[in-house]
Amino acid sequence: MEKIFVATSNKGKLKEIKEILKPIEIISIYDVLKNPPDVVEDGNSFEENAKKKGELLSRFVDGFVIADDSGLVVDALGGKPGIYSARYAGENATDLDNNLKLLNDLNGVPFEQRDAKFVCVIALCKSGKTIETFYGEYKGKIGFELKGGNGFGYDPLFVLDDGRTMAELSSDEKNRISHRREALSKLKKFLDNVSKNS
Ligand code: ITT
Repeated sequence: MEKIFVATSNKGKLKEIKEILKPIEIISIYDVLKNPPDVVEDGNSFEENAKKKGELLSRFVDGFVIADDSGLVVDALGGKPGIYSARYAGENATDLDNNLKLLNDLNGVPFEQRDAKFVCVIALCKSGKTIETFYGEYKGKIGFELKGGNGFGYDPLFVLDDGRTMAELSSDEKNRISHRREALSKLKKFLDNVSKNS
């Protein structure tokens, strides 16, 4: 596998996908499509949304396309923000807006009850069809303040077992353990088998 298109407009995701899938050449589909269609993420699960993005955008290029649908699942909030992670604080919410809303919604909840996990589903698609999906997750807790300047999204609030937040890890450290790494490792194995058998 020499090159794969990635159907994401999220720069944080794109950077991590590139680093994790090295040496495969990763091309953002939004760099090659002049008028990309709008993807409406109205599925009921990470998997449905990943497939939807990948299937729609893979109709416009020749080759494999991967789409990543991911988010944060917080137990004390009944699984929210979940599939709505990107727009938790509103349609055009920034990462900071979302983090502040999360802190607010967890106001008064003690640390023992702040369990959370990051989830990532990668859909591998071609010519409008999903070939396979791959799942990854990473468990932690939601802290009481934003800490760290690396990563993106909810990383500054996501506390690991060692007390650091995901945003306090170097990109190499995050990419060795993350939900995205788990899903992409499964994808890599799958692609290796495909190329061995073709
Ligand atoms: P695309 O659909 O274009 O890929 P998006 O940002 O809208 O970009 P999602 O719908 O999958 O993507 O939403 C993912 C959100 O979940 C993202 O905006 C972050 O807020 C959060 N998220 C996902 N992975 C994360 C990670 O590794 N660290 C922190 N937050 C993450």
